[in-house]
Amino acid sequence: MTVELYHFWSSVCSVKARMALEEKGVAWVSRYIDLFRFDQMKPDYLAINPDGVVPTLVHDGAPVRESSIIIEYVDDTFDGPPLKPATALGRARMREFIRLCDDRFPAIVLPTLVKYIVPKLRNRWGEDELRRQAERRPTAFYRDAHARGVAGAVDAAEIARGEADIAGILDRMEVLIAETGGPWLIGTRLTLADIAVAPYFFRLLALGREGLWADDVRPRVGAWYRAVAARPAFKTAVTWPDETGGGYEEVGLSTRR
Ligand SMILES: N[C@@H](CCC(=O)N[C@@H](CS)C(=O)NCC(=O)O)C(=O)O
Repeated sequence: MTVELYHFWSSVCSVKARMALEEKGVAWVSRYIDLFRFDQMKPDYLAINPDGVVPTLVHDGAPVRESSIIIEYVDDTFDGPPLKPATALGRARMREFIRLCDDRFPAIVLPTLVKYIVPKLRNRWGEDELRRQAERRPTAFYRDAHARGVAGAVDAAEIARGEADIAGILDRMEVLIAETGGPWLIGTRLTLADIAVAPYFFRLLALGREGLWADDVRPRVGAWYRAVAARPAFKTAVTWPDETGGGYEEVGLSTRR
């Protein structure tokens, strides 16, 4: 049996996949896709992920795409602690929440591009090359996001609208933990809902948004984050090194201040 993960160190969706694999205790082989060198648009990778995004899990030669589908596949396929609630209602709540994250968290892409990714790539490749690479992106979402990031065509009001949507996800977390009794989103056991959202907290930290889960703002989410951050699987997933050099400090994504 071979389990390969095509991933990138600082990609939130890659962290989701790595965390699920670590929580289940699955041995996996790293296939590194360097987004800062545009590996995601090479023909070999597009053959397994036509959207040119990471992660992709390849299990015995069969590719599985989309991070939320990958984490469920990992739970369904491998031994290890179950990562889904025992009841149908619990699983429905879990999937509702994962859907919410998939729908709304892409709003974090623009502030990340503007603050970290575009400055780093511009420094390495120059403006013209970045524009050329933006046009090569296979999906309109990333074509547009990168083109606008490079052109500086992102206004504060748009970022603020996205941030309000993201704050709404944390409101939902506060309610879920209260309803289910916590300490995890769907009750007493860590589930795919926790794994689907935890990596975004690392990114929110890097963007200086930790006030969103301050104890006087969303106390249950604050306690939840401390519990998640203490898990070895989260630590391993979130500190995966840049296999080509560089790292969290270099792009300013470190949460150390
Ligand atoms: N819906 C996809 C989204 C994956 C995604 O957007 N990945 C980002 C990194 S977090 C990426 O590969 N971006 C490629 C690019 O910027 O060109 C999933 O959940 O797997």
